[in-house]
Amino acid sequence: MHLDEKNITEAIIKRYTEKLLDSLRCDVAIVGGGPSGLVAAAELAGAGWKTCLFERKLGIGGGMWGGGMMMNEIVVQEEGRRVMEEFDVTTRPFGKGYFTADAVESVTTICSKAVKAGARIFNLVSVEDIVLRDKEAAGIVINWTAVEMARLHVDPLTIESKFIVDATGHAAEVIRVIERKVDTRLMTPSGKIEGERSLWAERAEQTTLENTREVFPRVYVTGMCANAVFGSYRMGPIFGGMLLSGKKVAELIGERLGEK
Ligand code: 48F
Repeated sequence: MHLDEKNITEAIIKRYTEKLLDSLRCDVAIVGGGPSGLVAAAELAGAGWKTCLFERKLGIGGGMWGGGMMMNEIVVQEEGRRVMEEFDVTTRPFGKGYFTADAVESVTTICSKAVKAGARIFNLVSVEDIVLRDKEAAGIVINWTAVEMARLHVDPLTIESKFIVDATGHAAEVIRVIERKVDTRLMTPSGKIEGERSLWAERAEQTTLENTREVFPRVYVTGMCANAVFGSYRMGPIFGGMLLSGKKVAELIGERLGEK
């Protein structure tokens, strides 16, 4: 077969545009493709909700790739192992109650499940703001990461979404924008971002789940972002809380979407 470069280029532009056009109005927009965002995307898309995920970097996976200190193995506890099993990620016991998993297998397998369930994943796109309607969020504001990095003066585009998930990890970027730009009290004790505390794995893992909830009308937090926003601890390279938090946020939003 004769390969025509024009066809290759046209195929990419058309297919990408189709994917993007079909995502302009979605049920859930997830910001951040770390473990919590990817699990949430897989669960929501699997439940039939139109789900898109936007990741700033070239690669999906957030802090999961690097395991602990670049040693690409992660640890989960029993509850986390069950989620890994649901996602077909191989785990190996390590003493009583601890399991390890290959970080590369974990990221790739969970991501593959999300895409095959129908989630649209857009890497190299940064979320810089929300779309506001009265006192609730109605979507997200996106731009190419390359534009952000080059500090080019280029206006962004928007994605309309019924719900938004801030899965941006330690940075809690979506909630930070809301705190800064919207004249409101967040649904936190002080009405502001409480701020992340130092590392305490056991407490952090429990509170990640408790803190997985709505913080501003139609905006939910998951994963490390949930603890950063609600003033709880970081946990280091144990990932059960991230996986369970992704599942929880999907359940909470699924219930809301199902109400209509
Ligand atoms: O940090 P990250 O992996 O978030 P997570 O799902 O998991 C946290 C753990 O990796 C680890 C931990 C617990 O074990 O403490 O750190 O809570 O992934 C967050 C992703 O969001 C992207 C960022 O590049 C990363 O891949 N991200 C951050 N801000 C934006 C963004 C933004 N404004 N737009 C798009 N993506």
